[in-house]
Amino acid sequence: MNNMISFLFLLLALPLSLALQVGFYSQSCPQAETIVQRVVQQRFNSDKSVTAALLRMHFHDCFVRGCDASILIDSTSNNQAEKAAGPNTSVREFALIDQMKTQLEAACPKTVSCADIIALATRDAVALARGPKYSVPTGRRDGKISRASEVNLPGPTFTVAQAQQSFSAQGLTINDMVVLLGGHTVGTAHCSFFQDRITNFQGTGAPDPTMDKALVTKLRGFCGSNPNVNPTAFLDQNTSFVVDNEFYNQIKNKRRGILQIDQELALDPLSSSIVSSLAANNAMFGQRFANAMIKMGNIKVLQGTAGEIRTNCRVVNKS
Ligand code: HEM
Ligand SMILES: *[C@@H]1O[C@H](CO)[C@@H](O)[C@H](O)[C@H]1NC(C)=O
Ligand SMILES: CC(=O)N[C@H]1CO[C@H](CO)[C@@H](O)[C@@H]1O
Repeated sequence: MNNMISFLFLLLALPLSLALQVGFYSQSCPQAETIVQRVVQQRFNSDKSVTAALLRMHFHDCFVRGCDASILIDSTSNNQAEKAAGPNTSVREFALIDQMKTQLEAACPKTVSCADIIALATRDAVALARGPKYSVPTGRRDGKISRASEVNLPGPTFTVAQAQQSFSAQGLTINDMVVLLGGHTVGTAHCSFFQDRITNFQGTGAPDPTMDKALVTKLRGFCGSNPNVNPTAFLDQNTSFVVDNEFYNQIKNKRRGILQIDQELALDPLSSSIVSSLAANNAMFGQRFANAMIKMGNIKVLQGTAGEIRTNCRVVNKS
């Protein structure tokens, strides 16, 4: 009898405890999503690049140890944290997350996780940049571990096949990957990430033949030849602050991909047909981008009693 009861209980409890849910804080902190939205809106009003910053932060958080806000933890004298690793040194807007956390702790102490703040803030910033509006399932908890040595993100010179491996290790398909790289519809890249493409591609002494010639010329002038100066170029050369499908049109029709991987998406048979379908329909891009963001936001999340609710997003709670 007891077994039967536990069995029934498990049946009921499992789906609840294993899935994030939209409105997780509706009882425990009804203002949570409004507080996050307000801070993002304020920041967006003065700096539209906040959308790019948050998208990249969310990606880097989720791909290293899951979406557990490990990207936010500061290094200490005996730990080099994720944010100290190479690819992460240009992740930004940590102070904005602090600002939201401070307001959330004042309204509802020890309730809203830093991992959920990143997911919600990213969603709000995407909507402000005229991207899709979607509901974000919440209920993530914060991790206690953040190690630079674990940062193993795909690089900009990866082939599509290599990048696909890295995404499939996170449970994401090639479709998810191509849609998520649509995140490069906003934001910038430092010249150092694509310098070889405009000067000496793979030791050929010539620029990357897959890059539009006018863009090569423009970027050469823009980036200059002083290695101490490392400017940033827009990843989407047309609608640089709008979350739309224009990124796919730029790489497909104009060969204006900035990063090698971006241009490869349009050329590699593994991904080119996906690029074409996304380039053709902005509404469909929006829908698929929202779904893929939700899927990425589910990677190895901590739930229930796992992890903790950090009170300061930069430091693990004192036990
Ligand atoms: C194969 C996968 C990916 C590679 C190799 C890659 C690589 C890069 C690189 C090298 C930069 C330039 C960083 C800098 O110069 O500061 C960048 C920027 C960016 N990435 Fe990715 N990325 C990938 C996937 C993603 C995904 C999945 C997203 C989000 C959904 C994303 C969002 C962004 C954004 C928004 C920026 C601009 C950041 C800013 O302006 O501050 N990336 N990425
Ligand atoms: C820029 O994007 C707009 C809107 O998507 C499009 O109509 C236009 O053709 C694009 N222009 C260039 C030069 O790519
Ligand atoms: C692209 C890039 O900067 N890669 C670096 C990422 O971080 C690791 C660990 O710090 C470095 O070894 C990579 O070179």
